[in-house]
Amino acid sequence: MQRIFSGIQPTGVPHLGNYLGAVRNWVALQQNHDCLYCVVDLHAITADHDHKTLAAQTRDLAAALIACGIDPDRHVLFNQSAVHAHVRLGWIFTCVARMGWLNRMTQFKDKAGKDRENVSTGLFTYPNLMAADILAYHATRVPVGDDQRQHLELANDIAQKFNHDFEVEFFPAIEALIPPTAARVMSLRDGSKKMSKSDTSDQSRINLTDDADTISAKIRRAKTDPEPLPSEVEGLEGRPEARNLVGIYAALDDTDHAGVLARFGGQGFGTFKSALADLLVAKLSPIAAETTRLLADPGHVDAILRRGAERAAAIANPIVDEAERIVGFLKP
Ligand code: AQP
Repeated sequence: MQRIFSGIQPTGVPHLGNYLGAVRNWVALQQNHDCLYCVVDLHAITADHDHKTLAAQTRDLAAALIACGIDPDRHVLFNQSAVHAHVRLGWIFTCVARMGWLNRMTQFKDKAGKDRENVSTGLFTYPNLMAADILAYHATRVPVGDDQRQHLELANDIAQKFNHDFEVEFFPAIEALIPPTAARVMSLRDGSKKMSKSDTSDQSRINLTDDADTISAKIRRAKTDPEPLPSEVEGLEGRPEARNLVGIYAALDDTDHAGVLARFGGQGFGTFKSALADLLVAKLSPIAAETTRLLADPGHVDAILRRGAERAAAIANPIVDEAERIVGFLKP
């Protein structure tokens, strides 16, 4: 069976974008892959973070993933800082990757914005650690949202350069698995920005912990335009907010944009938004309820993560030991 690796940052409450872009796919892939899913707390400290809440956010996110359907018995769920192989390989990759490659990363440019001189160096080298996260397990398939496509291309470049420089065929090629609909869920307030945990406006996103009333209110207030929905997909051109809501409906209803427009085309946003809110509540409420149930026993969630980290380390340590030998380290 092919090995899957993917991660999510404990930088806040997971949202609909994380779910439709990544986590829902993670759940489905458990059927026929060996999966490792990681709460990437090392990545979370590349931006300003609250050291008083990071541990709790890591646990909360793990509970939300289990509530979404991640099975920590059949697969491996753990937090990144508990497995040191990530940092060991991350350093090697930081020495393999080239400045020019990292300079091209659009996510760094977006996140650093105008404050480039003041962001942490960790934010700049983040994609090296992400490559290590995956390749420490020799994982070959990585389910992510569309925003991570460029980072995975970089991971392949790093793996190839490592193999070439040290004359080995050690690291495999990685394939990105990006969902066909809702690969990039956009903010409910601005159709040109991706939905994000760190957006200062809570109205911009649907959190997986939002209750039914909150979800309905956020969808009712979601930005749209005055025109009715088009009947054809081409009619969504230049209407990013309409496209986003139609994409969300399509992903939740397992159809495509055309399927949604066949049903709602020609109608105003009132009817469509109300149907979308109902669909969201039906899909997300059980996740919120299960997350709350799991978090009533935090020790149980911590034990799941501890066991996951032991199993992850057992896979990664021999691979990273070998990578260190290939690089030339003395391993007495
Ligand atoms: N808006 C999105 N649409 C589709 N997929 C998304 N993902 C994130 N946002 C969207 C996917 O979710 C997975 C986990 O992402 P992450 O938490 O590790 O980091 P991120 O991409 O930086 O997500 P956020 O919410 O924007 O977090 P912050 O605000 O902390 O930076 C990834 O597979 C990602 O593609």
